[in-house]
Amino acid sequence: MARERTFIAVKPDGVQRGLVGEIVSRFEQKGFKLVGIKLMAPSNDLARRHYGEHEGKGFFAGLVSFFTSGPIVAMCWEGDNVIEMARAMMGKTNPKDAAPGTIRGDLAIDVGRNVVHGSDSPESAKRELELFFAAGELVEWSRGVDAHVYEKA
Ligand code: ABT
Ligand code: MG
Repeated sequence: MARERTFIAVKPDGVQRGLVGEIVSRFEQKGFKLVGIKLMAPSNDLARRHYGEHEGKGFFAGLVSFFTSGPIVAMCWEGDNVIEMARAMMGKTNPKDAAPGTIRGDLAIDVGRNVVHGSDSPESAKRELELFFAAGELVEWSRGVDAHVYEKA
């Protein structure tokens, strides 16, 4: 498995509830490497583009209004298989189906307030990272600890 990057965001509910540290900590403790992070207020246009695949669905307007209701923390995490593993760490979209031990299973109740976003495929990750981060905002850096996280660092 090649090293990948994914887009993770703490949604407005997660920021308001003071869950940024908890969510960052889960990805850090797993062993993934943080290569980009910023607090930002998404514009209506950015939210509509981010959730473009859901345009036309009944929950789209509410979703866009929720995503623009306050600051989010936009992040890029790097690691082997990070796209799929981050989705597993987040748990099912609807927190009622998310297993205990996952972020949504532990920290959320309602599908419209599910605290975290993660890219669902390599194509989404590329598209979302380009949408939320300008060239130069992602940082290349090496970690000594990689020798302890990966057999083949
Ligand atoms: P995101 O990480 O927000 O993209 O969620 P995920 O990929 O797990 O799930 P999708 B299907 O992309 O849902 C996007 C947001 O829409 C909300 N939603 C979804 C509803 O409110 N009702 C629904 O019936 C569905 C299918 C949940 C997701 N986020 N929020 N907030
Ligand atoms: Mg999604």
